[in-house]
Amino acid sequence: MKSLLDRPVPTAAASLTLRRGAARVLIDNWTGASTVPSRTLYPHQWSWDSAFIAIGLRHLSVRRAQQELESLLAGQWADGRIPHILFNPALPHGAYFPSPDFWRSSQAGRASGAPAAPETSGIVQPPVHALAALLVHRADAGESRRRGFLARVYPRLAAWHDYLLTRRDLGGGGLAAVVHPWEPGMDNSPCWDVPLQRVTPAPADAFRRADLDHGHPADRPTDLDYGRYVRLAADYREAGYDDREARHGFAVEDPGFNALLIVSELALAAMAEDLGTAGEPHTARAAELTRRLVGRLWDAEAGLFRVRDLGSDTLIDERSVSGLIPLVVPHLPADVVDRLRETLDGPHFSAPATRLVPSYDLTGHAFAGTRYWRGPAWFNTAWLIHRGLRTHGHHQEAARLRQGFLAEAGESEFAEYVDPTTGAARGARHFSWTAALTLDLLSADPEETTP
Ligand code: 9WN
Repeated sequence: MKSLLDRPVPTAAASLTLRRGAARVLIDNWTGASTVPSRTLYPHQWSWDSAFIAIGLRHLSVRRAQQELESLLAGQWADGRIPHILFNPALPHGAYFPSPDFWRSSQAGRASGAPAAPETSGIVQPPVHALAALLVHRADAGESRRRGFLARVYPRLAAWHDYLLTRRDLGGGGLAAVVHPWEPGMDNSPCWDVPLQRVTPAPADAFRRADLDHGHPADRPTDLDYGRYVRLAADYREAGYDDREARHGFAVEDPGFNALLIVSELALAAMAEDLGTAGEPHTARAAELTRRLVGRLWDAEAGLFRVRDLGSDTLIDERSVSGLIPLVVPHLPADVVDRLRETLDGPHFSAPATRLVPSYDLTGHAFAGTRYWRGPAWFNTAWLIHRGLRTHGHHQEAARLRQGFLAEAGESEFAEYVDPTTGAARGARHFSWTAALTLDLLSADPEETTP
């Protein structure tokens, strides 16, 4: 096991090596118009990956970062949704499952406004995009204005948020709901176990997983999980991906997802002002969403936000890193911020072998150090929590997390995630958002704590 004391602050030479390594990953994973998360495991364009990637790419090429986001927006549906995958038509269907012939977006999603091309999935991922677009804009505002970047992306991002806040307010409480475990980006978090029990799995012989061609079965979700993912996605497809028609077998309000929506609403406010229009409607919406988030999902006793299961209208009794991500919301009540910091440093999330934050409660009944979102520490969630700590003025803690992030990223060859009990790298290597967010933390700009 690695000792934390063995981790010095990176020297200038080590930082340069890290920067070069991270840039190399992004160059290698660039396909010509966007970046794949991993050449092996995830060979298409993913939604929230591209947002994190653009945040890092802006330090290499602002034009490329803009292209990353605009390429994603080319797959936006007329109802406003940004699909979680845009498929590369040049790849065979077997490269990833579920493939385009499973989702059949251009046919099955036509009435919901799916584009004729590219083929996409029909579900979504967390709305980090407006935050990413604002950060990309600010990296070179002059160039961005000359190219009309904000003018093009702002209306599309506003439509995306409108989709989430109208079609996806399934609980009627003013928060966006997610309808598939892939939507909050944390596929097999133990938070989904109870709501997923209501879902009848598709039979194992009805599909063939491609992830096990590249990923280790001990790291990935189980076949039973996959059966349920397939059932939910197929049911949504059969309803034309229409949220007014679909009887969602799974619907939850996720704190991380909604926190990112709030931060992105604030980013839309800043964009609107830059474009000479009123940002106030977005600011007001962010304030209202913050009240709803605290009102519906905050658990003061546990000291973190919980997931609300809309099937039973109860809070799910699990502690996930998603419940800490709201730290990134600027206008949280001070007592909530204090409790979140305590929880971060307490026994549930203070990992012995890494300075990243585990995805799930270290003391929880379902904790598994290597299995995907059931324990491993991920770099994007650490980046968000780092941002949150800085937003609330906790610069020392933020600096510690940044240092841990950079050490882990370098030692793990930009791994997808890390086992929090041993510090061992797991999942894909040369993973794009790990590299991109490394570049971002190496260039951290104190001006950028809030939108
Ligand atoms: C399903 C691409 C994506 C990430 C998700 C992560 C994983 C896909 C999968 O990979 O999900 O979307 O096949 O497991 O959970 O957060 O966006 O990197």
